[in-house]
Amino acid sequence: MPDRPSRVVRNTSTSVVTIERFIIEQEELHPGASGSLSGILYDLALAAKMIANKVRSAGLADIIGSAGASNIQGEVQQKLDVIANETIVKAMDHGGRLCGMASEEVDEIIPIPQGFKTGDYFLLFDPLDGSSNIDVNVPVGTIFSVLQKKGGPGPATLADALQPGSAQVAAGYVIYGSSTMLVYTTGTGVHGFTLDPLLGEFLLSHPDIRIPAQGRYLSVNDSYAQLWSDPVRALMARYRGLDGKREPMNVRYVGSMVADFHRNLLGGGVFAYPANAKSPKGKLRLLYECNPLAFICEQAGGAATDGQRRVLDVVPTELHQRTPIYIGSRDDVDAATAILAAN
Ligand code: AHM
Ligand code: MG
Repeated sequence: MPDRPSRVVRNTSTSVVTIERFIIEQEELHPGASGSLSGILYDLALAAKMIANKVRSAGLADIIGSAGASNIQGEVQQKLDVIANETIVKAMDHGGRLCGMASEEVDEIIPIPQGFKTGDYFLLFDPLDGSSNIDVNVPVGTIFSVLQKKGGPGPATLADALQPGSAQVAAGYVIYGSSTMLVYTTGTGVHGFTLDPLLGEFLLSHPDIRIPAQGRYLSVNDSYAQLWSDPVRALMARYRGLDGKREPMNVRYVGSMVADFHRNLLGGGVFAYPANAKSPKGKLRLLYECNPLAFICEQAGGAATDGQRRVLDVVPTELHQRTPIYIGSRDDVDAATAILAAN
């Protein structure tokens, strides 16, 4: 993992800090930085604004589609997760900073198109996580992870994608909620920016986010309880205070990982998606869902485990690999490790 300068704590009370200004100031902490990583973060912020626009008018798509000329030939309205995927690919593929990309929406590695320069970084993303929630106006999100290319220059290979999460140089998410927020880390703390819709700018609103050591919230889909192993059931009983060893946590489950994670990051808590008898590897994807959130969580003082190992230590073997995950407040994740790893 590259050397990281110590955490930045800045006095933001007297100034408005745009994400551009913040990224430049962060870059100055890394002497010798080429500016490529900063460029990737700018481009992602732009893609996030474009996706936010689409998400905001999601409920109008049918009305506009049926009234507008664009749909005159009866084209089927594209699904928003496909649109989000294309938006990110188009925003990122010609900047000369990436050697390739991988997305939840695409089976194979996405190459940089012929004729464009390639760079030293590899981007993984989930363009619209929780997209089944779009129809009912529940928050959804984008998750991203940036790795350094392995080996020499040239187009990406699978080896560039299959790196453990501890090798990430940047990771972040965007939550399209009552406001749009972008939260990211480059290994010097976690910083959150809220989109000012009038200015069209992400402004620093949550500098140096820290997750409480013990949390109030438990986010898990209980409908799988019958399919869980006994140790997972024992852990959930612990979180609910049923074994008398802690105060019960409040259960909150949106069903959009970004939204659940974001609430727990700010308020303290744990998000769990355990393995179960029907999904022995869990549901969530290691490389572009779990690793980036694990990097952010650790940078905020929290932790993430698959029940046996630190998520960031898992050496991936497949692009779309799934993993169980327990992520959030350190003490609550330690409880998961103690109960699950012992069994
Ligand atoms: P998706 O990538 O297909 O949207 O699936 C991921 C989502 C997460 O956001 C969420 O935490 C989880 O699936 C919910 O799954 P379930 O309905 O099984 O609880
Ligand atoms: Mg997803």
